[in-house]
Amino acid sequence: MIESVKEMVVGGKLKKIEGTVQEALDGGATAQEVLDSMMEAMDEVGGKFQRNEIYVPEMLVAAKTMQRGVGVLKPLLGGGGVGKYGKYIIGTVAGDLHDIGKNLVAMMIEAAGFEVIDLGIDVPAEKFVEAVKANPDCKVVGVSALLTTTMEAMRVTVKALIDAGLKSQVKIMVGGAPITQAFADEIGADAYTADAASAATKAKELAEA
Ligand code: B1M
Repeated sequence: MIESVKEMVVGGKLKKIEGTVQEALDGGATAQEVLDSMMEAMDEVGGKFQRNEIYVPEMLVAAKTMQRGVGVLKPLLGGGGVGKYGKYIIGTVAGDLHDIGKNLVAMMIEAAGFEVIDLGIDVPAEKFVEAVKANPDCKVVGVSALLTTTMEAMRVTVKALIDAGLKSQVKIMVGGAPITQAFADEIGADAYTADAASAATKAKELAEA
């Protein structure tokens, strides 16, 4: 049944995904297993795109399908104390429209006990700065980038936060497929995590530090 979840995402079966996810859960799969199979599906979709077997519209439908499937899992993955760790501002950098990973991070962070302020996609550096200034009680900010070409926008964003003197208020976390610990160190971020679950653990550590 979990294989069907993957097939539905790869094939962009928008109308069937919710039912298939529910059937997988009813069949005994855990929410995490279902999520993992959807992430595998997106890797497969990325591979097909790279090999020119599919194009942007198919990639977009697959993304929408995954988002709809994640909607079914959300109540199962949640459960933290509401706002216990304060606010967490998150966004995808300027020029970058990818938001599935960012949304998963936001979901896990919320479940871990933060009040999440999601700035969305294609977020200019100044908007991150304004949001942090407008929320002086926010202790952690998360910056996501999925394209090698938008890694520079991540550098600009981190620099803008530092230049605005906000490093004493917030810790800056970065992540996304092309990001590495070395890049995070190079641009002056406080933390890098490879996935949504470790992002939530790290955010708690940073908020408590
Ligand atoms: Co795009 N895309 N895409 N795409 N897309 C990739 C990223 C790509 C690798 C595909 C490929 O060629 N194999 C490639 C990038 C190559 C590169 O940069 N070297 C690519 C490209 C080229 C493009 C376009 C340029 C295509 C074009 O137009 N010719 C274009 C760019 C648009 C833009 O942003 N300006 C484009 C567009 C799109 C769609 C809009 C169609 C769609 C996105 C829809 C959406 O997000 N709502 C899309 C998709 C779906 C993908 C793939 C297939 C899947 C991405 C995804 O959602 N993965 C992707 C291939 C792939 O990743 N294998 C691809 C699932 C998600 C759960 O994983 O986002 O990695 P991910 O998030 C993970 C971690 O990275 C981490 O945690 C998450 C969960 O564990 N993480 C963080 C993410 N943010 C974090 C922040 C943190 C911590 C961890 O702390 C703050």
